[in-house]
Amino acid sequence: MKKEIKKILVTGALGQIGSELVMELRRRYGNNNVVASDIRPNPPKRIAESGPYEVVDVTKADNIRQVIIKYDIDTIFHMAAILSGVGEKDPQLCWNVNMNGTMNVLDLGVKFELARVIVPSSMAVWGRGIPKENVPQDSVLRPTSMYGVTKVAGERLCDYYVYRYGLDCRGLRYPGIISHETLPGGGTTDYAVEIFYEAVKNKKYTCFLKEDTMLPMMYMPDCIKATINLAEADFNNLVHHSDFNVAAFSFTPGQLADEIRKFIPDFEITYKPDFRQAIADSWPYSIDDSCARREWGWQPSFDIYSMTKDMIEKLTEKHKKGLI
Ligand code: NAD
Ligand code: AKB
Repeated sequence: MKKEIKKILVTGALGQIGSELVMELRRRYGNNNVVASDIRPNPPKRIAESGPYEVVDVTKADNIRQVIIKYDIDTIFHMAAILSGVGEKDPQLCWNVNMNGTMNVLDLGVKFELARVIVPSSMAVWGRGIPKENVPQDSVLRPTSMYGVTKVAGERLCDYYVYRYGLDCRGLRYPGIISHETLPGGGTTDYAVEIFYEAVKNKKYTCFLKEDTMLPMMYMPDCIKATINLAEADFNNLVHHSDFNVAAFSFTPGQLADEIRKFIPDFEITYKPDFRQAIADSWPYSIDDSCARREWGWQPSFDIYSMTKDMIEKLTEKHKKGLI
């Protein structure tokens, strides 16, 4: 079994998280040692020009196998997925990509004796019967969305591969991720990104969740730090493997609007809840991440104020250049 991370494949690399993870991994491991891949054929310039790019459909095991062989891959960050909003509109697609894609990655991980496979999970694993405040690491998992069902099954599958085959598979339950580089791919927490684009461009936003919907969130630099820190942690220190709770801060749309008004005083928000409200209502208000802190030293750097300030500064710069 290989042990060191040297040659990395990132699936779903054009997505909200993958697109930033690739660039940070290239900075750390070298441009040519990180192969970006996605089902979409046209990567943006910064990904295409900074290192290798391959079209890979994760539901086709042979697509992944060929890239592993071509680049002698030893580690996969498996970011390809269908998120909660899109998943509720097309549950079969969500199951196919999230379950069969993950199964293909895990099987190939065993076959090629990979050093590491990283498979993100989500706070979508939770549903009915949880304590909404500080939901603990080990709690009942009864999701109400197809996306959540695939995330629970994915966590169980990854742990099965750890115990059954000795594959070093790791994963973490991200909260909603906020970023300014790539737009989110169709989730329930997307409002917390869209609101910033609209605040900077038009000073107003219509939110698809209710004003008082409290959800856990995290800024992208912390998401990337958590993902890489977990991947690089000593396996012997890990009690958990595929389901680490990680948290940063929580807020409601109303509270986020107040925070944005500290920088854009005349920002206006209205509320028009849609089908995503039911998904949001099934998720916790906040998360207890003490196991991640204890087992691999997790610690977030951004709070709601520093995240909001940075988002507005970065998007204002882009807006001035006509990029958004
Ligand atoms: P995203 O929707 O932005 O990106 C997913 C990428 O997967 C897209 O670029 C898409 O083209 C690609 N993809 C879809 N089907 C594919 C297929 N068959 N083969 C290959 N690629 C395919 O998602 P993201 O936000 O970057 O999420 C990455 C991971 O993090 C996912 O596992 C997601 O469940 C998890 N996660 C994300 C968040 C968040 O707020 N962004 C929160 C919790 C968990
Ligand atoms: C979504 O809203 O679907 C994602 C997630 C929390 O998993 N952002």
